[in-house]
Amino acid sequence: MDDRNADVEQTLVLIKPDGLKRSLTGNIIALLSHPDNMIVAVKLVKVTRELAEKHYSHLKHKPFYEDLIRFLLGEWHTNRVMALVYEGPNIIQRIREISGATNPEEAKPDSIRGKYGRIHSKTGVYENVIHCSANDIDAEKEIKLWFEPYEIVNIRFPVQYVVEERTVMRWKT
Ligand code: DAT
Ligand code: MG
Repeated sequence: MDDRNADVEQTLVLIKPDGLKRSLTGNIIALLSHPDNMIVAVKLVKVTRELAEKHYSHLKHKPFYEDLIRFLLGEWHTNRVMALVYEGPNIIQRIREISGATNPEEAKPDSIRGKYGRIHSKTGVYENVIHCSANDIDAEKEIKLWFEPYEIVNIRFPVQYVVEERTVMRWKT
């Protein structure tokens, strides 16, 4: 990847609880695979309500908000998501296109949501298996919400060094 290219961006991808529960992780990553789409961070996250609410804070006023939070918390599937950061030229828009429209019924049949998404019959929430940042402002905000700088192999946003004393879990010796 040529870092001097001004079009190089990073975007946040989440494989949502329905994607993990239905063993779609490999299929989704395969559809995102391309020499220009580089994974620069990946981890499994047990989602907390605080994290879910921060992630979807812009939808707080929507009637489906509470069900959406419960969905991301894994109420109907599993309480974890796979979080990834992808990097590449114009990657935010390109991954949006590969993912497809928000409503799985409106998503193109060859998109990720068109192939694997469905609508939860009880709540009407879109179980659309993937989240991807919508624009560069959201991408920066979301990457910083889900990842610490040291978890990303290619850091593109400014960092600071902070000395702090805290207890961390280590393997027992
Ligand atoms: P996107 O995920 O395509 O960026 P969004 O940010 O508008 O879409 O909404 C976030 C999620 O909320 C979306 O992936 C699925 C759910 N959602 C959005 N609109 C909905 C609706 N009208 N009914 C049910 N769920 C909806
Ligand atoms: Mg969105």
